[in-house]
Amino acid sequence: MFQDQLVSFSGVQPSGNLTIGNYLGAIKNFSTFSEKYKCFYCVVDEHAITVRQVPADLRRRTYETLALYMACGLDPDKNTLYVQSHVHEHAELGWILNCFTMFGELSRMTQFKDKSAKHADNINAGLFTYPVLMAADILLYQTDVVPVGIDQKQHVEICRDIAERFNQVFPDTFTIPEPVIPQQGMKIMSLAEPTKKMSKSDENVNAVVYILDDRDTIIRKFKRAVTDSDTVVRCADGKDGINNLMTIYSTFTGKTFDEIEREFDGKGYGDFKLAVGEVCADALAPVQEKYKCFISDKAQLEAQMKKGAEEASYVARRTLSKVQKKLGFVQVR
Ligand code: AQP
Repeated sequence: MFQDQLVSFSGVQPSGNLTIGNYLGAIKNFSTFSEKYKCFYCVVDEHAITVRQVPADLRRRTYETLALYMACGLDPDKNTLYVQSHVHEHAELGWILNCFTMFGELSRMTQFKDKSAKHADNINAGLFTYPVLMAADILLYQTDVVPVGIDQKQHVEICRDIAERFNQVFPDTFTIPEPVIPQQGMKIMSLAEPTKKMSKSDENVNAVVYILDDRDTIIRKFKRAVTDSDTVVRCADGKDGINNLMTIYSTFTGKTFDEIEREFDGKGYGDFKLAVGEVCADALAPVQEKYKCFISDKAQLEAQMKKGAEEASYVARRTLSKVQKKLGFVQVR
């Protein structure tokens, strides 16, 4: 609880250009919490370096991600928007929580297994302890809800386990957070390999629709999306490509799968793919317009980063200090 208000926290890594997976699974939903919750939305640059980043790209994408947050409707006066590395308490609490996290439970994390297979030359300790830093991110703000895509559910669950373990030793320290997973758009799949999650770090740019892709590119990518040898637009086992396109269409339009099947009854995949591309481009156009405006004013973005970091630090400092006191660290401030 934050001064009698419930708290929402989430973050996005500036590890690539943001995709419609990030948008539909997470960012689009962030603003729906602003009325009822005190919201903290972070650009998690410290998480991004668990995979090698080109410094200039990381810097540029940090600005871009903040600008996209605002373009997606996050008003900085109603939400605390900031950059993770600007609030040192994240890393400090992360270290403490490492000492309350078991090697075995981290070994079971599917994202660690996937990413270490993908980056076999760089299986660093940060990749392994990523969920502990994420737990610190969440727990620092006494968070009640964490809006995320389904791929992050396991990380919120381990965060709950760590918080409960800490609370058992030192009662009433952390609020136990709940993941909030959208019913639709919780896992948008790759357009090229629809059994695999759409990811911003995918090397195949045609597998991914970026939030900032222009209209022609979006439509072209959907036209090339992998489907199957059937011709009927319907949701069924084994039709992963069509199921994914139906999910995307449904999430953008609010139509049910039954309505979509009726709408495209007697039409081919070509018509359907074009329609998915068009609704996606239409929905992203206003976000792209606003983004252009925010990204062009670097000074304003930096002022925003500073303001957000001050607001976040104020709360983070209180939680960290409470934790340090409970642990027995001497406090001389
Ligand atoms: N394909 C997706 N469908 C639905 N939600 C998704 N999210 C990511 N991909 C999809 C959600 O977006 C939020 C931010 O994700 P992240 O930046 O923390 O990292 P991630 O989950 O590892 O996302 P990516 O795009 O796959 O990044 P890379 O390629 O760098 O690993 C989270 O809430 C996530 O669930």
